[in-house]
Amino acid sequence: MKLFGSYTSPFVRHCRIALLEGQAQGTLECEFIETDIVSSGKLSPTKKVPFLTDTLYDEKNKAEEVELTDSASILMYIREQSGLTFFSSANDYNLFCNVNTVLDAAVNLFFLELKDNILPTEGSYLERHSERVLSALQYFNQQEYPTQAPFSDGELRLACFLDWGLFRKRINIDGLDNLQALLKAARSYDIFAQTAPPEGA
Ligand SMILES: N[C@@H](CCC(=O)N[C@@H](CS)C(=O)NCC(=O)O)C(=O)O
Repeated sequence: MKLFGSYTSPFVRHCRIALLEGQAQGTLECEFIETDIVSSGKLSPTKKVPFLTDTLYDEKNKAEEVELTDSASILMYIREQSGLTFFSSANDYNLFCNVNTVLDAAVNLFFLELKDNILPTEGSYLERHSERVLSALQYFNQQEYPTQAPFSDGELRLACFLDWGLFRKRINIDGLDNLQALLKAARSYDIFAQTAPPEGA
């Protein structure tokens, strides 16, 4: 199995966490291939990371190539290969989907500013993206989360988003006590800590 991605992407981080959790369960071999925006532009149809390739063999030793180009399908595959459940409730899947929505908005705002110097104040739809991030943070803060591992995939996705948002200075969670508590709990989970974006990246 080969996972292509960056060490800073929150989408890739969640997949790396699932890989480490799978490896803790048994033998799950995977090579991580660091991939920049130029390579993902050539190698993925959506021009994004992560993407994954693998070769599966059936009982007659016939090979089947696996090519996955979204973190959600990659996570499903890694969880299946590890013998673990991907989602066990619609509520947790809803959390995962909602975090994806705001993560997409926040990542878009980040790249627009970084690459084109376009600020959220420069368009009403960009402002809506900013508002979406703010209102979703309030919404995510309405519930309590576990104080230690194991975390569900919805919770891991949220923790990856929060850590990325703080790392890139895209969000502020002062006063959002349930989110602060989740992040504190996730950061004290060794597998989450091992996959943190490198300082200065
Ligand atoms: N829906 C995708 C989103 C992945 C994504 O947005 N990746 C970002 C990095 S955090 C990316 O590769 N962006 C490059 C670009 O937008 O060109 C997934 O879940 O895998």
